[in-house]
Amino acid sequence: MKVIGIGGAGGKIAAKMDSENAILVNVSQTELDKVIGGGERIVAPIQSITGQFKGSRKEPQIGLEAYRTIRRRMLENIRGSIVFSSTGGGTGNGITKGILEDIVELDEHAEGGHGLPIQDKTMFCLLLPDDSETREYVENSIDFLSDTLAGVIDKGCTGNIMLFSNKLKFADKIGEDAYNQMIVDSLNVFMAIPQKNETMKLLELHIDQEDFAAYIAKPYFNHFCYFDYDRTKDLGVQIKANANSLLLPPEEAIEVMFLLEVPPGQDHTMFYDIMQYYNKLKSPPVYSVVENPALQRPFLTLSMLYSRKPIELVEEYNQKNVDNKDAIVQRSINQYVNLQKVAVDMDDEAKRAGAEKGINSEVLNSLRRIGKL
Ligand SMILES: Nc1nc2c(ncn2[C@@H]2O[C@H](COP(=O)(O)OP(=O)(O)OP(=O)(O)O)[C@@H](O)[C@H]2O)c(=O)[nH]1
Ligand SMILES: [Mg+2]
Repeated sequence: MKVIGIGGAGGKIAAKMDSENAILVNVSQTELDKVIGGGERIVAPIQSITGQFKGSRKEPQIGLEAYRTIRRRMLENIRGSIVFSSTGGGTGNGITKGILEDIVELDEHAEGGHGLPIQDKTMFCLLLPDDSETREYVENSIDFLSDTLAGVIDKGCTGNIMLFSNKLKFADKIGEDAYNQMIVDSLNVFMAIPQKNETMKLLELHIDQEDFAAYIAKPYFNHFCYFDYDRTKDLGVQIKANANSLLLPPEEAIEVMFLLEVPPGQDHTMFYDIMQYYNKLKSPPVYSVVENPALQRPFLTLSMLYSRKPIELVEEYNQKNVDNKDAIVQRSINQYVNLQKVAVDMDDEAKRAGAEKGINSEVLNSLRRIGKL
């Protein structure tokens, strides 16, 4: 998959994710020159000359205007890629907003009227600030989640959205470069699922590249985690204990994918327990079990897709604002945002679209699962 990094944080993380070919985008040539690794650099010129050195000065509007100047080049690269960006600054926030608006357009005008095909869906890895960071970063992120992103996920035209956060970075006082490496290493555990299916001995089913592509093309938030699986313990307890602390915690899962790796010679039937745990899902988990000779204990990589109102996502930021007695303006997200649960919307949308075309929802669901929709 093509990797694109936008703005300061996005560029640095993308360059680690794909040190040879990541496309790095910024309004500042100076900032781009400082990033180690990555491939092609795209500079989005902004009006003021000083801006060339100062970036978007935490103003998303500047980033958005800069996007207009590189729009065509971005659209050539955006389909089927992974985009990394922070939501706090002006460049990443504004340019990503421009991209998302164009994706909505592309999706509406896609050939055949069914939206963008799976292989053209874009995955977004967004980096949220810690709530102790400067107020502009937090405000920009609230705007991004509750305005820009909310509209797009309602329409369901992106792939998975991973909500990384700097919370752990600040809590554990982790250096920037080390933290970026943790993000990349963690994401690579999830992204390795199809590769492990290709190279390891299959014990149950198979998640191939197509299955994986169909899963990451779904317009939901993705929380993934991984841990040594203990069949004697409740899965829910284990997930809680091993939640990915680089990501925002998940809500109730809509869909699940897991890969269970077991050491040679060990009974692998504990995967039934995992299946059973998720028996309330509308569609059963996408899964496979492989044998990994390097392991002593079973290892589970688990991804949950979930969807929730942006208002809930930003609650922790709001709480911080409420606690801050010096805050002059108390912005309430409730005042600005009133969105339905996206999970319900998506489903109703699909059913309505299906009914119009004379397809019943059973068929529609199967099509969606096998990746034809
Ligand atoms: N984890 C991590 N966070 C970073 C890094 N660089 C910046 N951030 C965070 O990203 C947010 C700021 O966004 P940047 O990516 O620096 O901003 P930008 O998109 O370049 O926009 P402008 O600087 O305003 O032009 C804040 O939450 C920072 O803490 C990084 O290398 N790693
Ligand atoms: Mg910057």
